[in-house]
Amino acid sequence: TDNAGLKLVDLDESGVDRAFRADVLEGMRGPQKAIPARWLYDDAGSQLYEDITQVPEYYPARAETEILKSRGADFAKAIGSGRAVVEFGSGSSVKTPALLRAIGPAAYVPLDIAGDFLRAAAADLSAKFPGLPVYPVEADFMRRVELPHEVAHLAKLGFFPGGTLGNMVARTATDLLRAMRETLGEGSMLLVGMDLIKDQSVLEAAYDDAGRVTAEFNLNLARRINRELDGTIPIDKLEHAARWNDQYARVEMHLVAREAIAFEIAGERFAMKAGETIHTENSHKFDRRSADKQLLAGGWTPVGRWLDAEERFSVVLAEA
Ligand code: AVI
Repeated sequence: TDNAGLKLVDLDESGVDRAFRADVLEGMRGPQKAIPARWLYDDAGSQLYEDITQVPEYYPARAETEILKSRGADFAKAIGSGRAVVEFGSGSSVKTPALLRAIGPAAYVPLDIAGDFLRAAAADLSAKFPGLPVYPVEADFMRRVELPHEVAHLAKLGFFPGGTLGNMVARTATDLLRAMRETLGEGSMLLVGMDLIKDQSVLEAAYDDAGRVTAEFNLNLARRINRELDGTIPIDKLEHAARWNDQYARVEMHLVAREAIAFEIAGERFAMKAGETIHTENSHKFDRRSADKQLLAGGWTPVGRWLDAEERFSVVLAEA
């Protein structure tokens, strides 16, 4: 399953998201039921993800912020000033100020698929950095994006924090990195967050916190299906699971049937045996070699790498 591909939302007359329905029905028909992870992020899911970044077990967000805040001098030296920073999937741009303060860019271009969110975040950032030109672009960055003509003459720094690259299988990550290279052009650089392979118990706890925020995030997908696709999934018969898959070096999220269940989605019948799962997300983890290999496959040469003090997460700088 691959699952972090982003597409523009496509509504039919009844307001039902056709792409959502098609992805869910197709994913539920296979021998391993699977739903692309991008559907985890409706309003409730996006809020739950924000909450996850605050739970004690979920170290990636804190570790990456620590790196961005503490390595400003290194970034300034390696990247230089005067570039246009292009942030992919900028969302609420929470990690951006530390980077902008460090490198003194000539412009900031946040790219996101969610237009309202994007414009609000861009306005916030403009208020924090008066004098920095901000050009928000509403776009699906899985393909080459036309950047505003105002930044055409500037060298670019792509910024892709959060470890979202890890939510894609290698082939999709490679396609995305190549699309980023086309978007950013000759002479560009890329600063990307990549989570590291570590003790299995630490990884699984990060995706199955004791406060059950991640469980709610995962179960919210089943609730969304019931709400938006006339689903009858018995939510209380599903259990959240986070499982380390060593062969693929990734944490997988699954929804596990506690007992045999049958239900409908958009008029189609489905059944799950006890213990059968719906695979809802992959979060790939890297070591130095696998991170370099992934970046090189996408057309980027790694030139710098920074870890947090506990060596849990990496921020990698690469050149086109
Ligand atoms: C967005 N992405 C980097 C998160 C991750 O760690 O893979 C999504 C997430 N899923 C469960 N917890 C966090």
